[in-house]
Amino acid sequence: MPDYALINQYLYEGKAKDVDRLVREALDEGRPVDEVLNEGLIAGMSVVGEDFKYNVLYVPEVLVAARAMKAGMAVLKPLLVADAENNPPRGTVIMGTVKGDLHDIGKNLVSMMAEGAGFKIIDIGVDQPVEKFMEAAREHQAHIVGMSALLTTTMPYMKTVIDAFRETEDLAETSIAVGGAPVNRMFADEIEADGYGADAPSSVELFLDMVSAA
Ligand code: B1M
Repeated sequence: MPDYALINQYLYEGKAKDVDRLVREALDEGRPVDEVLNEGLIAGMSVVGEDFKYNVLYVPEVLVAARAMKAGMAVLKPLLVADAENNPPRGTVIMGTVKGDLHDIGKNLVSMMAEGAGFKIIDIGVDQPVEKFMEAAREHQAHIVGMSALLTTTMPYMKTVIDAFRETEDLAETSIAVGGAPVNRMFADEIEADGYGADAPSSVELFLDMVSAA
């Protein structure tokens, strides 16, 4: 059994090489990818989040922890996206973090899992204004736009993006999904998003429902 507590600790300490090594070892032992992701990486990052909240950790430490998390995710990525290459895409999804917000780990995870489920993902990155979401949706004829926000100060911007899509004739029918730690279903309904993804697996389910309903 892999020592997930040790992976959590290395992630917390920002030891990217050790996280990379232990994640590889866990996979070599035959552990399922979702177990390694949840117990090794996401559990470690939630301790970082708690300590950040109570000023035990500060931005520089959280940045190195995020880098270690990304190192672990990079090892898992080929397994999460494995099936996508051989099949036609189920639909095209634009993924981005909204303007003013630099958090991208959750968005990247949703993107990887959706890619693994057969979606073509166009990741427009972090800190994205409404114009970029619209430009990408047009250029790639997207079926779905997925927005991420991790800050209570940036989540209202999702409404700005939704309103702009609804008011623009050629984009009005695009399905819009929202997610991120401070976002919940009530907020998603309030801003008239078409769907809310609580985590990566449920976001994939949501995207599948959205394309089959279209
Ligand atoms: Co930030 N940060 N941060 N941070 N940070 C939070 C979000 C915070 C909750 C920490 C805390 O106080 N406990 C807090 C926000 C408080 C609030 O708004 N109420 C906070 C703060 C305050 C800040 C700064 C303002 C700190 C400062 O400068 N004083 C600053 C803001 C910078 C900015 O964005 N303008 C800041 C900076 C940073 C770092 C750069 C250091 C770093 C980000 C690095 C990076 O992403 N590349 C960072 C980190 C790492 C965090 C925490 C610790 C971890 C976030 C994370 O990656 N979680 C976070 C604490 C926390 O969330 N508990 C925190 C792991 C990830 C897998 O989960 O992102 O929730 P999550 O994604 C999930 C779901 O939410 C969902 O699926 C994902 C997978 O399950 N999901 C979607 C996410 N996006 C989706 C989109 C979808 C669907 C589902 O579309 C359809």
